[in-house]
Amino acid sequence: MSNRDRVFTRQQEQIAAFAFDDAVARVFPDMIQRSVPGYSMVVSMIGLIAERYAQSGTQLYDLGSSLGATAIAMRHGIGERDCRIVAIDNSEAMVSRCRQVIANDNGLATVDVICGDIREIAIENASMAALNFTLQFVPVDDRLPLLKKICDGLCPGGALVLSEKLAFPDAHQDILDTLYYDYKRANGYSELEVSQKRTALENVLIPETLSEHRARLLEAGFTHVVPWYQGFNFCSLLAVR
Ligand code: GEK
Repeated sequence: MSNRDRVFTRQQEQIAAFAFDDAVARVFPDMIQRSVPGYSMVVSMIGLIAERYAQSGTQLYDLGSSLGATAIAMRHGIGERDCRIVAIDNSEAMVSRCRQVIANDNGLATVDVICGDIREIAIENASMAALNFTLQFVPVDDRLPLLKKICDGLCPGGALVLSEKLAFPDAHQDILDTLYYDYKRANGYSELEVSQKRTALENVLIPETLSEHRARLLEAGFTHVVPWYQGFNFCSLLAVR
């Protein structure tokens, strides 16, 4: 059972920038489940996408793995295929918990959990990579070089799943924001929690529009960019090399 997310329950004098620290890692499954519409469905579909795209003798990358939910979905999707999965996150609190989660999982493929920055690791001989709600935390100027590196590290026909919170250029922003805050309230978050978390995430989570993501993925070298999920202002794209 996951611990209940109470990180923003109490009124804070000064709201510090959001960080993936121990307090967040402790409650992360509950936090992401109640904060990202469709999160569980997206993770389980990544398992299905892995089943289709993973090639034996290659590597699969879970970039910004948190507690390893996506790595585990890929691990079960590929079954007995001879693949190595690399799960990487730069939060030590996440990585140490992720190692326990992976150790308790009964999937077959090797999963190496690495504490490091996804902008700095090599991506090699990959048939699949996932940036499941991670790119939004990477500084905007670093996004294109990262996507180029991923595309270059994928074998032909390899795929990247990119899931993100979106920004909208028009009135859709207000409509979807309103529905999104309804979603958070319906999941038990108070007005105070919603507003304090929103402040903490300013300048930390930087959403972009679907056209910005599409243009950047094509510039990075991907051949096809296929949006396959949207739940209010959250989406997931499949980019095929
Ligand atoms: C899931 N994918 O459950 N290098 C490495 N990790 C990073 C970096 C970076 N530069 N920037 C952020 N992170 C997961 C959920 S959460 C999404 C991903 C969310 C890590 C950060 O430490 C955090 O664990 C993760 O990216 C983002 O499918 O909380 O909305």
